[in-house]
Amino acid sequence: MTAGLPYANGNLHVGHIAGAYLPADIYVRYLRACGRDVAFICGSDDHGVPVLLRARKEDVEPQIVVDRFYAQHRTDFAGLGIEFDFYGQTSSPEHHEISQEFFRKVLEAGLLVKKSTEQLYDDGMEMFLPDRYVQGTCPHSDCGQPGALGDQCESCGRTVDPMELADPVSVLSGNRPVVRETSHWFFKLPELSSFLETWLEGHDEWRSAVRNFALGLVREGLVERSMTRDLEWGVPVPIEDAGASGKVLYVWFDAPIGYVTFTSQWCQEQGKGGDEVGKWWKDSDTRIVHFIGEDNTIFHAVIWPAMLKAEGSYCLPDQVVANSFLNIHWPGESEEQKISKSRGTAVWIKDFLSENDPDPLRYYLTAIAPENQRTTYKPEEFISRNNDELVATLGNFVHRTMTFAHKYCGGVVPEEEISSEADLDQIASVERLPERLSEEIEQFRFKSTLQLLMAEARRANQYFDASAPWKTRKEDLSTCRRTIRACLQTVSVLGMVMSPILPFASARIARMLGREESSWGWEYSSASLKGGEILGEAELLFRKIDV
Ligand code: B3M
Ligand code: ZN
Repeated sequence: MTAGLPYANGNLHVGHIAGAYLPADIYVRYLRACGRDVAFICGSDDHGVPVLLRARKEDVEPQIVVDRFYAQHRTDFAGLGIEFDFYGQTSSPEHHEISQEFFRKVLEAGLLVKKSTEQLYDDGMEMFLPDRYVQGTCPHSDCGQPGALGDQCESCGRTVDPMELADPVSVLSGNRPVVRETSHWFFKLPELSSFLETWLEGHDEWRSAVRNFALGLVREGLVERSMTRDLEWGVPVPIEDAGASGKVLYVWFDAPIGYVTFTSQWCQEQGKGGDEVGKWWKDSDTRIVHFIGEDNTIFHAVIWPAMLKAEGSYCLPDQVVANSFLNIHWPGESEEQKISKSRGTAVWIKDFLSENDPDPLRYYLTAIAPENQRTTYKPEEFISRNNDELVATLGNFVHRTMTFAHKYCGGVVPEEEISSEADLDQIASVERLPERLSEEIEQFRFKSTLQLLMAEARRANQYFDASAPWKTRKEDLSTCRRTIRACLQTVSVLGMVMSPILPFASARIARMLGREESSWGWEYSSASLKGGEILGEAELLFRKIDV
């Protein structure tokens, strides 16, 4: 399982988390609960112009920038409970080595060709302007949006050749670039397009937005793409040819190879030797799933699979799960807008965690997940859904159950057999819950997983109210105890199945039930209570957030 490697040039905000990292973490936690053997791999994308622009702005070496954001990203992910098995850096020597070996093999396969080419050049700065060093108007006739970046237009998602940009401007100096001769190694994508078309057609289980976008690009006609750049920062082009000095691999050539590098580093960290990587990347029984934001689809569903096919020794991804973008709508603003660092409209993870618990954000970002279309983060809705749903529904049910269990059942799970129809219905309902949620999670539908979970919590509250234990405890204590036993059983199942999305609350529920959290799996049986279990102290599950 991999999540897109965040550029090490800025902090993480809620859009990043909703796009790739939270969905990936939910899926990995679910697989682990099912006892599956999983490697959750990620790391920082240290190369490319975005990092260079930041280093230039701060007037420091790029390595200073990437090391700082590597550390901050790790802190932010850990704070949100997003737990990778390995989080690497593409600026590491190991990554340079593996990327260069990969490049050599594609070259030997005859699928990289050196061509002289015209490139935009900034006379004043005396440097070439690859990728995001240039901005201009998107050259795709059906788009034509301004602000297209030199390597990709964020409006239409397609890659862009800087030479095709209308009215290009150097991001460094604002000058209009001139054209200079240079040479680069081009990846012969067209030679792989029939393979890609067949391979993509075969993946009819993919989200249609991902598959159709990728198939569209292939059928539109792939072009040879330059995979090297005139830059100093990056993986040096591993060719003795004099023409290669001062050139590095294109960041999107080396970045996805990071998934392999970091898996190998993880294997070595566990003392399993680098060739253990074959268990993960060379064994067709291993499922490789990439979680990304939609703007990375062309690279993960077309270019990276083509690279893997060309290199020949690794398996291709089985799934590419791409979420759309998250917009944001601040109170008082006339309409929603893209989350933008430059316009200061982001909710930064670092800031969020300085005042809030992680589960409420995991909850809200799952509830509004942009799984098939763009959705909008609304700060006041984040608060209301925390207060009205997490606290008032889920938290309230657990609180009422634990209060009755401690006050009227001696803090022990009652042993009276469940017998009434209402009690049996309640048990039957939660008995089916793990399986029902599995069906959604296995299809990467995490929003509907949460909807089913919350519907079950609402049902449990209705059952509590209908059973009225506050009355039966006076009239017939054994009836009250049966109700509380059914409620404790419900709390146990909810605690188990909420763990992929709300891991911190799940751990608290395990403690309240006096059990080891890790003892939960995903089967109902691993959450069932026999009666007589000693309960732990009642704890607050979620805090109300003051507007
Ligand atoms: N660094 C993230 C982005 O495009 C990019 C992902 C690389 S995954 C190999 O924002
Ligand atoms: Zn465009």
